[in-house]
Amino acid sequence: MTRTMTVVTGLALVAALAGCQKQAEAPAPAPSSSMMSGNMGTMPMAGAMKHGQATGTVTAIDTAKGTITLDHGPMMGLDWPAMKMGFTAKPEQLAGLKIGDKVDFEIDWDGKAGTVTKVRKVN
Ligand SMILES: [Cu+2]
Repeated sequence: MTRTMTVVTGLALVAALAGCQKQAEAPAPAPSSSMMSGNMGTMPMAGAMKHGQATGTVTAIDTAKGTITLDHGPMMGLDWPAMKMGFTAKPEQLAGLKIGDKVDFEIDWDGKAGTVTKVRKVN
């Protein structure tokens, strides 16, 4: 659908989606030894964690689910462009934040999802 728009717009959209959902750099470590001997079922391969830092504006908070959506600027450490996306966060990190707040934040990115490690309101 976006193909009917300009190429530039299409590329920007693709880049934004790639940053949020799947980074195209799939490590593919070739599980040669013992094809995944069931270590920690839920975690997607430890060691792939990356750290990012950016500033953004809070656009949604769900304290029940422990999520925050941030319209963030370029993400240092992850080479992401500006975009809006959701992250997991602890209730104590969300306490005191509200929609519209500008924040400095840091995340751990496991390749699929981001978890807020630090968030601080700025003025
Ligand atoms: Cu993002």
